[in-house]
Amino acid sequence: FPVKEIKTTPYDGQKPGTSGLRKRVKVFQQEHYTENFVQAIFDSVDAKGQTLVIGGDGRYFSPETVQTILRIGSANGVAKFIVGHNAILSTPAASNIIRKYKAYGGILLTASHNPGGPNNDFGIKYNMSNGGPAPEEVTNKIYAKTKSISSYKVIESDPVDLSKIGSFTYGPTKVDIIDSVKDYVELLESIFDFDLIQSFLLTNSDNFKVLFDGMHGVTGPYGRAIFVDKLGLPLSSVQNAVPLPDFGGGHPDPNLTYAHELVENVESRNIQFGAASDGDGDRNMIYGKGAFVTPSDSVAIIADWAEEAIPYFKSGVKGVARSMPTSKQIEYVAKKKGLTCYEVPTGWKFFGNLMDAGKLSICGEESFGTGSDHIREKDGVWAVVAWLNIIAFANKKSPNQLVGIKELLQKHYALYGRSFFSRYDYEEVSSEGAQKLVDNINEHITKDTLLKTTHESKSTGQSFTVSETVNFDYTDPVDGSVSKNQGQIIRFSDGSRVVFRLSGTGSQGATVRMYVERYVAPEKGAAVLNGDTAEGLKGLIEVALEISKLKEFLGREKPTVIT
Ligand code: VG1
Ligand code: CO
Repeated sequence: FPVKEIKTTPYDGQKPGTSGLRKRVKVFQQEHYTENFVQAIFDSVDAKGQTLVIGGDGRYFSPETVQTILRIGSANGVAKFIVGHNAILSTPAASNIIRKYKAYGGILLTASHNPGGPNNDFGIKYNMSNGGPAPEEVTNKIYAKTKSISSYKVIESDPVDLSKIGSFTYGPTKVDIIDSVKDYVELLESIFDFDLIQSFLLTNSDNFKVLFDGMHGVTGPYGRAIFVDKLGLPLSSVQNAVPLPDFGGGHPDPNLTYAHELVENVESRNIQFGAASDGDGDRNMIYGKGAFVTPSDSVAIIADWAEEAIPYFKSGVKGVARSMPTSKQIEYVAKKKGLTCYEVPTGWKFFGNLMDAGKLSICGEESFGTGSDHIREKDGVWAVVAWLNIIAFANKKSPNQLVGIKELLQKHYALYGRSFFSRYDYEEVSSEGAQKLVDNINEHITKDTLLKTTHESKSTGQSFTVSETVNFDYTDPVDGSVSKNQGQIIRFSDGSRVVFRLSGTGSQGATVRMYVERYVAPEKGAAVLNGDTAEGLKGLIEVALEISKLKEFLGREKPTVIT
């Protein structure tokens, strides 16, 4: 099979962000653009003679890119590709396939929760043999290669038909097209108590209804296989379950803004348990009638119940973790249980090292990401089934009163207190404005000019005194690698804090995230603990906006999204 060498020149800006390279489809469609990046991957990892997995969320431009990877990968000596049926493998399913079949790594075609279609986003992400996203050391190498690339290699063979499951060849390379769902369903069956969940759902089919929203992303078929085929729920318990290349024109991000269809149906159809997942299936939102679970609370509650309720954790939880901007709720649980709680930078890659070292079982991010060491990615459907497992177990323990999402939350707050948490996103602002905002806070940090200053909220009368300002740097406890400037933290003497961070997943302009958190102790009583988040945080948000001069620097009166 003759290998052709094709001349090319470098493109600017092929630097992978928080989770791979994400750009507009039109950018990827430029001549040699995708080829350059794919060749840069093969120049950075030695995949000769190895097996690689290809998956993704099925978004627009995925099938073409699979063929590009086959062409270039084959020419670079890859022995075998395992490819999801129709180019589809959710991010967690791909992580599982890499681990289960001991592949050398994987290439995931996804821009996660970003909209898809010819005028929206595409993405390419490389994962390692542990099933997790490539660490910065590797992504930096890929980026460096993209800057000096002068040619890429291809083998020209007939394209592989991605719609046929089975074993094929591409030039000298074996290609296995596999069922996208089967291995993943087996994985979840080995983790959770499906019998318990099923019998709970069956006995309560009238007063505990379930609705899962695939948002036309990748999780529809996974959701149907689990909720309908395995757990016996009616077909009406899944919606938007057919993956579409443009996600039906929607924004496949499971939060109160973009998953409004789920929220409306849950409220109007009186559904006790609703859930949604994002484009590539690694995020989740849990929302029952009148009860929204913040992701920070979700991971804390899962950590609290795991050992008792979920078979996978019967032998004990090794440790827990959160990303820095995520609320401290999980720390209160860890403290009570005598577990170590690690704090890592944003992005799932930092959890993997701790898991590989046997230090971490359950972790989460405020950005609707929850997961465990069963794989090395966050896992949306896993989190949904974890909640069902916990609810089924809690109901077995208290057979006389139905325990739903709201009851679990209230019980949790009464025991641990509650960290009120919210995130404000200012999307696609000017890069200069964002930089000025960051520079201004940095100046405060280096000169200590905010320290001990007191700020009063005009609307609530609360006052907040700054106790610390710091830039978050992380040293990996396993390999000692250092990641600097992972977010700016302003702490207050009552334990509240505000964090500012620039997003690393946007495809245009800059996106500023502001995270606010305020702790309320159990002694404050149920009325305060179960109060509204926006109310609980009003004063702190006012102060945060004032201190940072955010509106001035960004020229925006209001955030684009509040979660
Ligand atoms: C965002 C989230 C982060 C998450 C990342 C990937 O990153 O904040 O918590 O890990 O997206 O999620 P950033 O850099 O834009 O803040 V996904 O579902 O896109 O793979
Ligand atoms: Co995602």
